Amino acid sequence: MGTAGHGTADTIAAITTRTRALRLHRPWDGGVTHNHLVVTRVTTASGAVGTGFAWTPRVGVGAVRALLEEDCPAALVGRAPDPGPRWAELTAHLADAGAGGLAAMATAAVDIALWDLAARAAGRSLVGLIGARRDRVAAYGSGVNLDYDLPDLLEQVRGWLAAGHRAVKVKVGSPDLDRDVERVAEVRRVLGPRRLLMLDANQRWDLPAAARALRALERFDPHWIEEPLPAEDLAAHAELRRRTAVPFAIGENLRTPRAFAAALAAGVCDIAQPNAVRVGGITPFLRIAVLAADHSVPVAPHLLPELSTQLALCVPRAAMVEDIDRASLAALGALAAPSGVQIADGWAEAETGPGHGLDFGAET
Ligand code: SMN
Ligand code: MG
Repeated sequence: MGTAGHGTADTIAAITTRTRALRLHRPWDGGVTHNHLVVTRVTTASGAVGTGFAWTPRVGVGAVRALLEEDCPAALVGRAPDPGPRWAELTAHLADAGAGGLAAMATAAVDIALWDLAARAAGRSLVGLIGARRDRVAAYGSGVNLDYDLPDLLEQVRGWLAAGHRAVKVKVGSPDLDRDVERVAEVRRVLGPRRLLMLDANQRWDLPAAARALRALERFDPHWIEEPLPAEDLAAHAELRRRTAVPFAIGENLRTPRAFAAALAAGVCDIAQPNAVRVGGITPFLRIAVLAADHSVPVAPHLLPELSTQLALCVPRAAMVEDIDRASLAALGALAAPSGVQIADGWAEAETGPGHGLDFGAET
């Protein structure tokens, strides 16, 4: 795998960070009105520039910015702009702030910038630098819709079908299981028997509730159940595994390669869903993808369709990319130019030009 430098003695000179609040077209879960974006630029002594970002729906944007501005430079300035070693050092440097969480988000902004810089220095796209294993990857329609009433939910699903999706994901975990059953039944009716239907419980169940819900929902042939249980509780996942044949998709709340290794070793991660920002960037994301492939587990990257598509084209085993309803970077108005990532007819593709192709605009 290529890295920057190529024999030159270029070094990191400066890191700058800006933040932006991006208004969602419709609030998530009634209360989340914005996604918060942290854009980081890494500049080298020779004048090369890479752009990275972190993202959070609710809390942490100021804290991530503070880590980037106050704590990251000491581990980076004067060092070679190579993503792998810088990721390891920065992770160690920020260890007092915790493994994962805000520290991983700050590390991700730097790591994504260094990969962008490396690709640009090589005159290649990010996908070209990492190495494409496929030209396109399947995508699925997805939304934060547990609070939608049934007509709104079905309208959203019909919209995804009209856009060409053959797979969709809807939320479950209502206080009343009958509500979930009615909604999933209606969505399955709209989809017909052949399209894929994924369910996402967002950790809302405990073990008895999950077992009961899956008994009631199995008949709708879910392609996966996502986060049926609290993410950390691998023992509960293992017990649930004994009670259902529905595959488990987990990972959006696992924040380190080690956490994925544990879930994979426990046999409770059938589809791995790392979020490139939450796990600390492209370097750990690719490591997680290799761990997953070693367990014959495909990767379905969480959110971030523009970046996730590029990574999914390169991982050893890819499942699907999440086409999150009107909440891609482009749909939120974060990009000054088209990214080169296209999702159409249920397929995601990337033709980005140099780097990752994400242009956040001069003033961001
Ligand atoms: C989700 C998580 C966080 C923000 C938006 C959506 C959801 C998903 O769990 O998997 O799409
Ligand atoms: Mg989810």
